[in-house]
Amino acid sequence: MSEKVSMLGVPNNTVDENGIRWRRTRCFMCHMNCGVWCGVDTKTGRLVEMRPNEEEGSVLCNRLGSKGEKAIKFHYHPKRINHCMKRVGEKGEDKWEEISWEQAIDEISTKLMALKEKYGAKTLFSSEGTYRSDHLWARTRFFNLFGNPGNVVDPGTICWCWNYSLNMAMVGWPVEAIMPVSPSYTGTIVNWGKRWSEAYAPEGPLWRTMRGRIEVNQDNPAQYINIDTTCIDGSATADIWLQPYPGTDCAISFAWLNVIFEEKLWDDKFVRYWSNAPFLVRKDTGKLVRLDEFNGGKHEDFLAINEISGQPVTWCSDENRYYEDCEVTPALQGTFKIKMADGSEVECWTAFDAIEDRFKDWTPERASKISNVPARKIREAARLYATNGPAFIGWGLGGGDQHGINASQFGIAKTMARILTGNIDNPGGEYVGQPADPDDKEKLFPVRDSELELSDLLTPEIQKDYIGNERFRVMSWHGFKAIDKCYRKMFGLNRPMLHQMLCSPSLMWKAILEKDPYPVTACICWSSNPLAWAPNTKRVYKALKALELLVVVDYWKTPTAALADYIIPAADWMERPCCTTSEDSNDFIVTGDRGVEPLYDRHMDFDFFRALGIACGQKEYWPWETYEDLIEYRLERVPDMNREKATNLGNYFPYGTDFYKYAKPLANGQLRGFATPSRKAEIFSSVLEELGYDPIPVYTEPETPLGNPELAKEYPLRLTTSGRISPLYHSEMRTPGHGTRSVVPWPMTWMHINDARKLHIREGDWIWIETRMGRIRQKAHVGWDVPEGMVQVPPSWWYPELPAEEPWSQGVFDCAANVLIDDDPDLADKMTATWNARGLLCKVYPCIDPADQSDENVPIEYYDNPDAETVWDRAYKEIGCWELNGK
Ligand SMILES: Nc1nc2c(c(=O)[nH]1)N[C@H]1C(S)=C(S)[C@@H](COP(=O)(O)OP(=O)(O)OC[C@H]3O[C@@H](n4cnc5c(=O)[nH]c(N)nc54)[C@H](O)[C@@H]3O)O[C@H]1N2
Ligand SMILES: Nc1nc2c(c(=O)[nH]1)N[C@H]1C(S)=C(S)[C@@H](COP(=O)(O)OP(=O)(O)OC[C@H]3O[C@@H](n4cnc5c(=O)[nH]c(N)nc54)[C@H](O)[C@@H]3O)O[C@H]1N2
Ligand code: SF4
Ligand SMILES: [Mo]
Repeated sequence: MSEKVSMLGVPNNTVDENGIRWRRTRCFMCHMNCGVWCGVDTKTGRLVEMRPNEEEGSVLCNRLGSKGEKAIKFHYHPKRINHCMKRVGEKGEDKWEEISWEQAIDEISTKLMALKEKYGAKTLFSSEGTYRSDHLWARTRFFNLFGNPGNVVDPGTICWCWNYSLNMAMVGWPVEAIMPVSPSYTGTIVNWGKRWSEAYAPEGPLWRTMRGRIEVNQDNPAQYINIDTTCIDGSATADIWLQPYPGTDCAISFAWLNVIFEEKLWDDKFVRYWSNAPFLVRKDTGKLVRLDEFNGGKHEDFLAINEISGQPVTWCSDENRYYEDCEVTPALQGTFKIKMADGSEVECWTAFDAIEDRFKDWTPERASKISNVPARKIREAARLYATNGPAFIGWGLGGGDQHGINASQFGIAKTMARILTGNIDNPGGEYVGQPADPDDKEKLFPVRDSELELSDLLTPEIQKDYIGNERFRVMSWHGFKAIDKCYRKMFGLNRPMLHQMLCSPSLMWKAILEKDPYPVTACICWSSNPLAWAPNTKRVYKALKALELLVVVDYWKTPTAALADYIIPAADWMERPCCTTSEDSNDFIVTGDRGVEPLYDRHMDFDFFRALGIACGQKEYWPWETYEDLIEYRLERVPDMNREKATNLGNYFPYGTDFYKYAKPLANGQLRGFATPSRKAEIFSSVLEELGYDPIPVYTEPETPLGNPELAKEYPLRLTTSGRISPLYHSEMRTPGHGTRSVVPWPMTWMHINDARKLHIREGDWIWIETRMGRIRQKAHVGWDVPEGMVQVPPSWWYPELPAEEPWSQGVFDCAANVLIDDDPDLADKMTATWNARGLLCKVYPCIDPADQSDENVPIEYYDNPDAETVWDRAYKEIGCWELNGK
């Protein structure tokens, strides 16, 4: 291997003196999408080396290997799916025939069209994964053209997207991000349940940035609050570490609000002038007073009281100002009798008061009894957060994702805290992006993902069939349209369906298994292994097997792919160019080239949806023959930009980053405000209210000894299914032979040493973890990292080395955490369908009878017969230890 050579400023596609052609690519082995140079030997066409993109400070992490050797093995791995496979045996029998790409597309499209004919376009759904490629828009485009209502199951229901939707409703932007846009300004960083060092790799940009900011040995580190059930990198050195029982964090967020109100720590200026906290709420209905009921005005307009005059003032949402020309200091607190247009007199108070009232009883002492975190620490953390700004609460799975019935309540409470403390769109706080300049809607921005989706094709008639449309309304067409309206008004762009239009998997399985509300019979499952990610694995299995057509597009024969009718080989990131607005969650664009041409019959996901689209009669909508053509098209409208230039730039920000944008005047003289119905930061969300929900959260005790004491008698331990470890990634990186499985060979359940001792469990023992849903086997990792009484089970396990045919199914029923998880929609979050995988009850016991465990390493016989072989002897022999061999 060559010496480290600087690639600074080297143009894309340069051939060096050794005949290696270097291309700038974007890695998709995690969401960081680092810039990576792929080097191909021009003589052999083989990928031989990778280098980090120094301009972006990339480091090749432990998924790729320091010279890309692991990723190269992944690329050439003999177990990759390289040709289209058609099932010839029974489903799940693992018998296949290799067919051509053309035959596969032809047969799949014919079957799909026949099912569409029989059951309608709604009979199809997509199962997808978390941003494994930049091609999600292509799926949406295909589905919209097919006439499908948007039936998709996707882990986004428990992973960020649900929270994205709530934040879109409240402040018009998905403020909860992985890291602050300008961390050097951040005074207090709250890491609410993210394993920074492992999610996205210890060498990756997330942990490097965040560790840099909280490092204790620097002049001015940010104050660091860590809220994690487990002692992780950074917990011990945190200024405050709260260690709650799993699934109880929502109570802590309520206590933070209690402290902020109780100790008057809110940012008066922001709350009074930029949030809707002064708007009046009726005491009888708990709803915002709207001008249609007050003076026959518009339903979209609101009412406040002017503190200067004591008189009502009316808010014009359209123009982001009060209708009255007088000076207005809106009252933040107070109860008022309001005369309505129909003559009735109604007692009202400010939204601020209504919210404060809800949290009056939520003292840190109360939250402490639920969460096991000392009240003093909860109080200190709330004070630090509220007083040492700019403050940032980062996104992490411990912070609401997978918290079931409390998820949205917790998500809303966090954003209430952000608004109360004025930490919205301030440098170092929670960034609000701009996908377009509101005054220059002629779009300097490259064509965004949302513009490629064609969501306007779907009529209300089609939309109503979206699975769960009336039930989980935040993530349905109802919620989508409410938010889309504000976004279009502000930015002149439509919103992407990608993050918000995600159905409850449980309701999808019901449609398949019970034809309720109609028969769902076909699935395109791409970049997704639902037998690993979705709750209640056994039910997922039944549903997938009941389908008339299951097509899986993947790199590997996963347990899900093994049940398919067709498996289609996917091209990996080294084989494909990239250009993306990251499903429009960013206001920058990421571009890269392909390192090599795809091997065998591997195709990009875009190629698959395009080919299928054309075969299904969508030809005129897929004009771009290659992804390169499409990238040129996306960049065309930007002056002075083209594919080559964007590729060399890698990351490109059309507008730069700017703060306090809400206070900036627009060309029409209005202040910009936020992309919400009232243009305010809606601490009391009018979108949620209109969807029929209470915008002020409540707490429900999840499945804990407090919430379910009867069940706790049989299942006494608290369970969370979580804890990412790098280089594993989701259910990926487990195939032996590319250097990642060996780093984490087995699923390790973390438990406290005192529990382990009581249960006769030792480090490394195989143990059963059982819930009321079923049981799985993992190995025990025993220590002090998790609190006593709790276990942490890592998700997404299967064993690629085991046979794919039933009943083995590559071990997924033996080790996957989701065997333990319930998918009952009644237990899920009412707004978003987020299910509970964090606050649950379980029991744990050794796989072998503890009586058989008697000192097997050095048994008593050893002392009688020194020649007897011990476990150690055998182990040393295997690794060739001469000292023992020679004894
Ligand atoms: N109990 C429990 N369940 C969980 C979680 C948990 O913590 N606990 N975590 C949840 C979360 S946050 C998530 S995001 C999900 C993970 O859910 P997913 O993101 O769906 O991850 P996987 O299930 O591993 O499926 C990804 C599949 O895509 C394939 N793949 C990768 N790249 C590509 C590509 O470019 N094209 C194609 N066609 N295929 C590709 C991989 O080989 C793999 O088989 O799991 C969720 N489920
Ligand atoms: N190595 C690796 N990296 C990944 C992924 C992967 O599969 N593997 N997946 C990617 C994806 S899609 C996602 S969503 C992210 C997720 O990344 P993270 O948000 O880091 O997810 P986890 O590691 O599951 O959980 C984070 C932390 O939450 C703690 N925790 C568990 N339950 C609770 C709880 O109830 N409350 C609190 N406060 N803490 C709790 C755990 O101890 C853990 O340290 O990672 C991404 N990066
Ligand atoms: S952190 Fe590693 S896996 Fe993730 S994008 Fe960067 S190089 Fe790829
Ligand atoms: Mo995720």
